[in-house]
Amino acid sequence: MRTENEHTIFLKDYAPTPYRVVSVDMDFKITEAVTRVRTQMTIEPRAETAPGTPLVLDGDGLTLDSIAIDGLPLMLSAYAANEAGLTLVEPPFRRFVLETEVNLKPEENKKLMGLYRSSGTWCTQCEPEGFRRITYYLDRPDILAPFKVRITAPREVAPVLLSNGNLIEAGDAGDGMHFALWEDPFPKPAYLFALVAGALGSITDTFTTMSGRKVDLAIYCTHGKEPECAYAMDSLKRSMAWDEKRFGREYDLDVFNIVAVADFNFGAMENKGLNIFNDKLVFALPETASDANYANIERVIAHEYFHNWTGNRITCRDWFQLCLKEGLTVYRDQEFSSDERSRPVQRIHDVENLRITQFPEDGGPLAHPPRPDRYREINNFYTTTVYQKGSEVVRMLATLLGEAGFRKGMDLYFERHDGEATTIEAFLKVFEDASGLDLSQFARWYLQAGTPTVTANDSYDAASQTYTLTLSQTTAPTPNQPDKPPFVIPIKFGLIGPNGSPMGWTGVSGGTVKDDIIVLDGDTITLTFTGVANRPVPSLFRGFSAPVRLASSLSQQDLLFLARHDSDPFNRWDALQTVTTNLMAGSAAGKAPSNGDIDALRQAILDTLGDTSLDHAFKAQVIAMPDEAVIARQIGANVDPFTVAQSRKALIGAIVGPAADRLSAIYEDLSINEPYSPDAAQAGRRSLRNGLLSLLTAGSERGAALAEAQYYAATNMTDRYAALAISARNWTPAALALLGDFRTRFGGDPLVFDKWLVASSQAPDEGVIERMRAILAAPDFPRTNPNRLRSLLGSFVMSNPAQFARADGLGFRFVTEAAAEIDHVNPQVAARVLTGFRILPLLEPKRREAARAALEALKNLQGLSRNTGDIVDRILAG
Ligand code: 0A1
Ligand code: ZN
Repeated sequence: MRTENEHTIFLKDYAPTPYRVVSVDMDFKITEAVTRVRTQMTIEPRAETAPGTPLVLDGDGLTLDSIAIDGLPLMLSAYAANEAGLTLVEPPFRRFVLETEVNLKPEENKKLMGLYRSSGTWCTQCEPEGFRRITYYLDRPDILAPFKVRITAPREVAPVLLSNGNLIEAGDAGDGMHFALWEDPFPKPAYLFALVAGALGSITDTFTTMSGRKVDLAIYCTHGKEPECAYAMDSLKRSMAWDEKRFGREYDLDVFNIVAVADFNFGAMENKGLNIFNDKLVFALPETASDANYANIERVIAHEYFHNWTGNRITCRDWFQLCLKEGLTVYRDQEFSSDERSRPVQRIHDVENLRITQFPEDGGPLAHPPRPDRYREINNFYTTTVYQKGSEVVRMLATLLGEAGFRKGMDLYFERHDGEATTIEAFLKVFEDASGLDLSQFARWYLQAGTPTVTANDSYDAASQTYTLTLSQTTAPTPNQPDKPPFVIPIKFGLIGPNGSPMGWTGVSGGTVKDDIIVLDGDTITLTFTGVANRPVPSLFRGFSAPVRLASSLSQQDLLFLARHDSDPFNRWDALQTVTTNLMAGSAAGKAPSNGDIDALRQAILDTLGDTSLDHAFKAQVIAMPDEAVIARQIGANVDPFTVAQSRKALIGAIVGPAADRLSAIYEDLSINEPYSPDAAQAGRRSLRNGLLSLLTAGSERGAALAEAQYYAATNMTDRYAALAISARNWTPAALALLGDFRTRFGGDPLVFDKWLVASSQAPDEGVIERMRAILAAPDFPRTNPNRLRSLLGSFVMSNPAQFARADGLGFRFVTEAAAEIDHVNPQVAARVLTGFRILPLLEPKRREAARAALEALKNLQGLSRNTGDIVDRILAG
C-alpha cells in the first residue's frame, strides 16, 4: 500500500541548495547509436554552506562514464553515482569545475522527456525534470546559470543544429560531422534548456523591436511542411508587437527559433530562444486545419512567446510556484486573443472552458489550489487549475486594481524580479506596493482549492425605494482542506431597470462598492441601495469577474430579461445558458420543463439570432447548448450520464422543432462564397452556421441530411469536420459512412487522422468501445505518439460521458486497460487520460462502483508508474 507521505514533497520543506552553479558548458556528440554528453559546470559553495557539505546532483536513468574536478579524475571514494543521482562526498570548498560524461540512447526514449528522437530529429523536453535525464545536475528552477552548448553531429542526418541563445560559431568537424556552438547569456534554469538536431526545413522572417533591434525569426519543420507554418509565423510577429505595446516587453536575443515536432507530450515549450512545439500547434492549411486550430495556434504561439518574460526572465523558485508563470502567461495570452479577436467571444470561450474542465477538477478528488503545497509527481500538476484558474486569479487582481494599477504592478514586477526565481508572495507584493492595497486575504485564491458558491438574494421596497442585495459565499471541503475561510470576491455588477436600461442609486451601505464592483470578502454581506426608483434586475459577475458558481434567486423570466437587455455581453450569454442548463438538469432529474418555459427559451434564441447588432461569433456562442459536464455539475450528485444526454437531446428537440424552418433558412443564408480565410469575421460566420447545423441535427429530422450534404460539399476543414463531428455525435444514419470517407480521404495526414480519432470517440452508440478497441489493436496504430492516444482516449474520457460511464463498466475498463499498456511507454500520457475518472464521486452508485473496480484493478498491477499511481490513489481516496 502506498501512503501519502511516501515520495511526497512539501512546499514547507523548501531550502536553497548548499552549492550554486556559476556557468555550464555542454558538449553533445551525436551519432546514430548514442549521444555522448560532456558537461562542465563551474560550481561554488554558498556563503552559508559549511565545509564538507556533500553536493547532491539529480539524475534519472543515467550511467556515469567519467568524472573529474578541475581536470583531475576523481577517486572512487570521492563520489557515489547511480541512475538517480550523483553525490560528491566532500567537494572542494571553493569555486571548482565539475566535469561529467554520460552516454544517452535517445532512440529508446519513449517517455519523451530528456533527449529523444521524433521522426528522426533529435530534440529535448526538460520541463519540469527532464534535464536530469540528460546530465547529472541541480535540476531545479532556482538554479540559474548561463549555458554554452556545442553540438557535433553527422551533417547528412542533422544539417540543422540548434540550442538556446545566439549562434556564435559553426563549422566542419571532419569525418562527415559538423558542429555548432550556441551561447545563452541569460542565466536560466535547466528546465529551459533545449537542443534540436535534424534534417529540417524552415521559413524565416524578421522582427524589429521597439528599440530598433532586428531579430531573426525561424520556424523549423519536416521538409515539405514549410507552407503550413505561415500562420504560426504571422502569429509570432503579432505576439511580439503586442507584448511591447501592452506590457512594454521587448525581446532580448538576436534570434527566436521555433521547431515543430510530431511527438510531444504537451502543447509546446518555452525554452529560451528555442521554443519546441507539438506540430499540431504549428501546421495549418485551410484543407486540413479548422478555424479552431488556427485560433489555437495563434494562442499557443503567443503563450510560449510571452513566457520569455513571464517564466524565463522571471522564473519560479520551485515547482509549487508553477502558476506564477503559467497563470500569468495564460492571462496574457487570453488578453492577446481578446485584442486580436472579439473580447466578449474570447471571454465566453475561456469561461466555458473553465467550467467544463476546471470546475470539475476543483470539485472532485483531484482538487488542489493554484499553488499546491504538496505533490508526489509534479508532472500531474500541469493542470487546468494551475493554468486556467491561475489566470482567473490574475484577472481578478486586474479587476480590483483597474487597468492602470495592474500595469503599474506588472512594471514593478519586471523591474524588481528580472533575473530571479521567485514566488507567488513576491508577485502579490508588487501589486500591494503599486496600489497600497492589502492582498493578504486575496492570497487565499492561490492557497485554497475549490469553487466558491455565491448565493444572491434580493428584495425591493417600493415605498422607501430601497433595494436590498444579500450576497454570501461558501466553499465545499477539498482534499486536505476541510475548512475554507472566505475569499475576496470582486463582483462586477449593474442594476437594470424595467425598460432594460441601467439604473442608478443615490446611496449604498453595508459593504464595499467601488464604481461597478462589489467586493465580497466576508461570509455574507447585505447591501442596501437607496434611491432606486423601480425594482431592478441585478446583473452580477459581469464578464465573469470571479471564478465562482452563482446561485441566484432570479426567475427564468428575469434571466430571459437579462439575456435580452444586459449591456454586458458575457452576462447576456450566461443568462441564457443558465436557463437552458436548469431546464436540462431539471428534466434529467424527472422534472419535465413546461411548454411555456420551452417557448420562452426558443423565442429568446430566435430573437438573438435576429438581432443585427450582434456578431456571428457571439450568436454562435448563444445558441450553443450546454455541455453534458456542465449539466451534470448542476445536478450535483447521483448522476446518470446517459439520462443527462437523453434529456439534453430531448430539450434541444423541443426547442428546435417548431423553429426548424427558420433555423434552416438562417443556416442557408450563412453560406460563404469567398475563398477561405481564418480571420475572426469569417470564422464567426462559419461557427454560427455550424452551430445551427448542430442544433438542427440534434433536434430535428432534417439535420442529418444537411450535415451529410455539407460534409461532401465542404471546401475547407472547418465545415467538413463540423459536419463529420455533428454526424458522429448524433449518430446519424450516414455517420459511419462519413467516418469511412474521411479516413480514406486524408489517409496519410497524422493531424487529420487525429480529427478522425476524436470524431470516432464521440459516437454515442453502444458499439463505440468495440470500434475503438479495433482502432487501438490495429498493428499500424502509432501507439507511442501522444497526439494519437489523446485524440482517441482523452476525448472519449472527457467528452463522451454516456459511453465512458456506462452502467456495465465496459467504458471504464476499456480506459484502464489501455492506460495500463500506455503506462509502460509514456506514463505522463497514461496519467492524464486517467484524470477523466475524476467524475467518479458525481456518479450514481452503480456506475461509481464500476469505476472504482476498474481503478482498483489497475492499482493492483505491478510496476505502475508514479504518475499513474498518484492519479489513481487520489481519485480512489477522494
Ligand atoms: N511550460 C509549457 C508546458 C509544458 C509542460 C511540460 C512539458 O513536458 C512534459 C511540456 C510543456 C507551457 O506552459 O506551454
Ligand atoms: Zn505555459
